[in-house]
Amino acid sequence: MKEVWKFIDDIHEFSSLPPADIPEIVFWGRSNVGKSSLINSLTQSSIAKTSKTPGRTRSLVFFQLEKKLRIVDFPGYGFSKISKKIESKLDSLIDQYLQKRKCIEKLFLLIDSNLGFKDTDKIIINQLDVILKDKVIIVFTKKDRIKNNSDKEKLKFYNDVAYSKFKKKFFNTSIKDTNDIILLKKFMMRPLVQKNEIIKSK
Ligand SMILES: Nc1nc2c(ncn2[C@@H]2O[C@H](COP(=O)(O)OP(=O)(O)OP(=O)(O)O)[C@@H](O)[C@H]2O)c(=O)[nH]1
Ligand SMILES: [Mg+2]
Repeated sequence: MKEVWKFIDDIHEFSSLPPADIPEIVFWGRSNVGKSSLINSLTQSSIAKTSKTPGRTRSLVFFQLEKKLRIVDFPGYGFSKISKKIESKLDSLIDQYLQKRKCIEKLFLLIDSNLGFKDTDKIIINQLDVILKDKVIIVFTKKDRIKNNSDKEKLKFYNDVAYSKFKKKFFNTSIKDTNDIILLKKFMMRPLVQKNEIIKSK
């Protein structure tokens, strides 16, 4: 049976968050890296709004699969065209969410396969390491744009940085590659499968 993911809420204030009673998978990364597109591929839907221009998502957007799992689409960073006031409000909301939210199951930190790690990415990964530790997974996006050997080598290097320097599990993905999406989806859904197994073995 096809899973039905639904839009739940679009949050601008920490006090308006849905109850922390369901595991949440967070998608974060630079503006335009492909967070909302990847969410649509993983949920086989078009629930998340995507755009060719950076800065599309400007709140914490929650999607839910029954009473089982939530996805949180974060606003991207590194986009300078929003006002300082909105930016600092968003920063504070993100900061509070990451520090206080008890139900974060995983955080997928997206990195463009062609661009690799920028300074902001590195700072954020190091900060996340303190708060979320092994819950942080690096997902390289837009792999289909890699055309030549030099780009392939660069991606290998970025993969090595993810694994050796940041000690993170990583996935190389393109929304155009069904196998990549299936693999990441399996990983994303693992907590639910494990839960069922526990119930079955009782
Ligand atoms: N070729 C290719 N393009 C992609 C892929 N994933 C996303 N894109 C494109 O990248 C652009 C940005 O995608 P979004 O999903 O809106 O990016 P975002 O990270 O949610 O952006 P913000 O909400 O602005 O932070 C869109 O034009 C997408 O079509 C991919 O795997 N391959
Ligand atoms: Mg987005």
